[in-house]
Amino acid sequence: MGTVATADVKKPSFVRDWLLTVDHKKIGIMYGVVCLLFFFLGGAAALVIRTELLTPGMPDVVPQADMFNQMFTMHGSIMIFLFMIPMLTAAFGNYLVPIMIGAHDMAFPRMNNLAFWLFVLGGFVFLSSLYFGMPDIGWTAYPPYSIESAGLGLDIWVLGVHILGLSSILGAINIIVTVFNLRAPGMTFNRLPLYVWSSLITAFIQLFGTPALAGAITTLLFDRHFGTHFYDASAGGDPMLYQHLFWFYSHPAVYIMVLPAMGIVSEIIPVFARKPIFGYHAIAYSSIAIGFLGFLVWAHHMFVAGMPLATGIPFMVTSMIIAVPSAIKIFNWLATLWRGSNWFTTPMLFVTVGFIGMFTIGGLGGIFLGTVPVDIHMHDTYFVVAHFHYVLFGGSMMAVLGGLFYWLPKMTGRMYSEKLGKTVFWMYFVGTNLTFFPMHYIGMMGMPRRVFQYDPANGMQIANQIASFGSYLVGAAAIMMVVTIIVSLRSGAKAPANPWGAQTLEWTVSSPPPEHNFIEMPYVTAPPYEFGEAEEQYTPKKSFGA
Ligand code: HEM
Ligand SMILES: [Cu+2]
Repeated sequence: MGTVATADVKKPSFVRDWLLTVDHKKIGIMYGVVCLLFFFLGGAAALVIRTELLTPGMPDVVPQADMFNQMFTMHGSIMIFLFMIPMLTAAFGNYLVPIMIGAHDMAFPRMNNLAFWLFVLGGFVFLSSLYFGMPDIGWTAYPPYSIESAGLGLDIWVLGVHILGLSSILGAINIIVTVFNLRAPGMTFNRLPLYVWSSLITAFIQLFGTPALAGAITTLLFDRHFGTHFYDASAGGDPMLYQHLFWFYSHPAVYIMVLPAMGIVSEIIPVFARKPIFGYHAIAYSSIAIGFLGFLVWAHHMFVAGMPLATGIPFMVTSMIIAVPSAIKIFNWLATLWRGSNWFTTPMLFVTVGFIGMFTIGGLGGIFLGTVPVDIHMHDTYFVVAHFHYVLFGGSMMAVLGGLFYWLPKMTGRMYSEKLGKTVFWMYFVGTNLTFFPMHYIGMMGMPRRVFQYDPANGMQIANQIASFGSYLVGAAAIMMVVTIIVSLRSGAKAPANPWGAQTLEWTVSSPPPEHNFIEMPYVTAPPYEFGEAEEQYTPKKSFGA
């Protein structure tokens, strides 16, 4: 890069400046924008599903019954592979990890750009199924049905997942090498911000888990087209093998979607409670425990799949044990909030009332489902749908939104309006609970997941309607969120370098940060959340915002 007198510097073209950029911050923002587009697409499919379920009978909004299967397959696959995983690991990870550890960029900036474009390509392959025929086998693609499913839908799905998996592995390698090699002087592992800790563990999970999924879906493709019989029971194959491989990836994958969210929560709470985080080491090391135990619980998805009952018991035990490190984090966050000068900004509402409140409900549902005798009754009912949406929507999504508002001033250089932000929060919060809480009841009454018909007796229809109306409120909240961001971009007050008085490194540089982040190499001398009494000026008296 040559240096030219400032007057002669031409503004780089959009393509060079953004699409071909190797700046981790710009790549992070591009990931974020694309992920949000997919969130709207996946959300649209969810609203179609919920509208279909307003009435108990035959399909009325989807023209054919099979389209219902395509809708929940696209919804689930998009939300997991094209929204939540890339949003948390690649969008936030890219933007935050280098700058939080005092690095100028990722370890492999060009590979970073490649991973982004592989992600976009994978997304296009997924979307091409709108033209070639959508997959209808659910995001789990269990055989035997997935072997028989007609058309190209599943094949396109497999291709897309492969490309996305490659992108995900490249991103994980980049994060691991960056954290190990590029920390600023003084940034020891015991001073690592907790979001960085959680990203590091998550990257290891991606690295070890994703190949198992790749193996499972590749062999599935072979069974479909090349005459192998890995999963075809009539020819000596074993459909259970697929489930073992699939869940060996996909259970840890739920932690890919939860650990970085917990990292975001751990960043936001001490800043707005104005207290050093309680139990820094317990929070950091419990992520290691989750990363390890996450690989030992997969068969809790298979209690009724034909596994011998005795095989289920050890998995029931590990599933109970893995609740402990999550609970440790929750207790530490509550202890941080206890007698803090809590300042309930929009990000703080999202991570406390939102994440802690709803993730706890989701976690409790998980204890029910992890218990063999209860799961025998609840398996594949709407209780399961309630459980995982409380975790993914009530948990991960709330943290994504909290993080979005918390770092928005840093990323864009503009403050957002607290009034609009809080409106968005309450719409999400009320909508999410209205949508998913009744599903516990719907499930206990025995409505199976993935069906478009149900018995209208026993209040089932009313409960389903409440859920559907709740989902419309969530849809409105999503639109409101975009409005809030646009208003902030157009007329938000200029953001100072450190509007929240936080102590991690990204707040020591201007908003938005300069290229390569740091003009002078930072030198780290203290842990990240040492809020002391001397900081009266930051207690919640000032109101920032447009
Ligand atoms: C307003 C928001 C949402 C609504 C109304 C909604 C609704 C639904 C419904 C009705 C189903 C079908 C359940 C079934 O029949 O098995 C479903 C499935 C699913 N949802 Fe959501 N959802 C929402 C957001 C999300 C988010 C944010 C995620 C994840 C990040 C997610 C992940 C999934 C998954 C993985 C499935 C399973 C799909 C499958 O079995 O193939 N959902 N959702
Ligand atoms: Cu699991």
